[in-house]
Amino acid sequence: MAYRKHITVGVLCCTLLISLLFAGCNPRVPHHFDQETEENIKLDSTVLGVSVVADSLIVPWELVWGPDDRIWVVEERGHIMRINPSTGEKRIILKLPIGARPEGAQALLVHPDQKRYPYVYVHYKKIKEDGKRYHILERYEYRRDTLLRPKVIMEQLAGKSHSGSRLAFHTPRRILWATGDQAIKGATQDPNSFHGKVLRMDLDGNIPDDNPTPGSYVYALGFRNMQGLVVTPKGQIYTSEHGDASDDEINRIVGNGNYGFPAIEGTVDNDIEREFALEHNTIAPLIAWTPTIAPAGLDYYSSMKIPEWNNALLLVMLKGQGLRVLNLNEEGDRIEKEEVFLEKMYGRIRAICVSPDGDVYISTSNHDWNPMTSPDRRDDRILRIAKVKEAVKAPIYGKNAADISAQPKTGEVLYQQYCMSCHKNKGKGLKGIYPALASSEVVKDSEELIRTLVNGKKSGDYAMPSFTFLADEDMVRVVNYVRTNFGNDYKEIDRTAVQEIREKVQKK
Ligand code: HEC
Ligand SMILES: [Ca+2]
Ligand SMILES: [Ca+2]
Repeated sequence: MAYRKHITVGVLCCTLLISLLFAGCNPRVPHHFDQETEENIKLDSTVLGVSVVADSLIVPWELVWGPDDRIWVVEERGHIMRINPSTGEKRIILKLPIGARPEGAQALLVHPDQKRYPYVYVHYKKIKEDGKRYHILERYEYRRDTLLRPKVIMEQLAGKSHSGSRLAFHTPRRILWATGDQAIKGATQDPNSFHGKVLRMDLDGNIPDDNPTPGSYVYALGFRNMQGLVVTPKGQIYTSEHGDASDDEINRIVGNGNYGFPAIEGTVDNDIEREFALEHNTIAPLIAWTPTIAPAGLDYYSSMKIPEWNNALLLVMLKGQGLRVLNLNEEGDRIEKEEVFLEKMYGRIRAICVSPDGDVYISTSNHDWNPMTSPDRRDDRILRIAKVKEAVKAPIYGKNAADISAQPKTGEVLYQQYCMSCHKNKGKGLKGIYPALASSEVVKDSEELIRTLVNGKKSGDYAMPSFTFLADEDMVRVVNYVRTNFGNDYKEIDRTAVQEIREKVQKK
């Protein structure tokens, strides 16, 4: 008897110890808000409510609606968690061994059929013992509410920036990985490089036998920096892509397609682009945006819960700070309507997922490396956008994209559209990365200023892109705006002078 008692006590202690251990691994972070309506949005006939589902996150990079009806989140700092969308309860199930930027987690993928394939994939950047940066694509197995048995399924040397990336299932046993060009010249058009590509692999990270080019991971090429990827129920693939100073894009991806970068940016509209397009049979984007919006997470809406959004791509934006709804035609090869919601209300938005019953979840990214907004005390947040019976607040409306581009282009507007994402409010810049334009010697010297705008500049790790695409009258306005603001008090230059300098400095 005594012996048996011992065992019982022992088992009890063990259980206690194990539960304590697990409690340590899986802290339950209490939620301290009720999910009350922050805003109401009025569509043609549907009223939507926006509410905060979870807060106090740090740069959630990806949201995935899991088969367990939880929102799976990966934060840039490498925390992978499951969030209960109705209570906001967070359960951290893994902390990846990664440090501060430039290390960081990006893409996350949870297999929808966890019974057969208990797999979770994550892409993160890590500096290894050799001091170099790597992209690591790793697979875990999800068991007993934790992630086990990590297996590196792909590893690539990383560049300094433009690191993408997103993951999606093409079919239940095929994975797509949209990568960035790493800012490495020549990489995106090189079929042997993994940069600036949509790659396709099997669940173990091997080249499948049904890829468009036998023996190659490359499914499509010619991209700059993709931060959005979605496969629709019909199997259509769409990506969102950051352009340089111009031409952010949405592309519809087909096997072996060439999407043109770097020779082609946006649509084909000059001789160099025309020549490349003819030679390589490139595919044009569904849409391109100049000024840029920094398109990030992309999802496809297919539900009659919000009928106005049925058969639409939902795109969240960092620089554009909001949600863009792109209604598709029946075939999915044309955008018929474009509306912007929640613009500049919650700051930068990076990730999105849609629940099976048609609710939309988006997350802010206001603790970013490139701050454009001061974080709210609750940031970063996950917001739910869902149909409600009636509005409890004065409703807000979507903005038609055509109205946005029709706003008058004053020097101030041009500065906000083309310069502020880097040189910041009041031309303050970002220490060590983007120079301040207040009392800048370059701004003072009109020729140097126009040379910088026309040709761009790269003396260190960070590049000033070329703005040669700006029309003379826009160049004049933005040049004079930076010369007469931020405490700068330099003489305005007229259009003829700008044209003359432009002619002189333009690289032939
Ligand atoms: C993507 C980020 C980015 C954008 C957008 C951008 N710049 Fe820059 N800019 C930079 C970087 C980086 C440098 C430093 C380049 C170097 O010296 O190598 C720079 C340098 C400059 C300089 C030189 C400052 C100095 O004192 O050295 C001026 C002037 C300037 N930019 C003006 C502008 C204007 C005007 C716009 C908008 C039309 C603009 N930039 C848009 C990143 C950007
Ligand atoms: Ca393109
Ligand atoms: Ca073009």
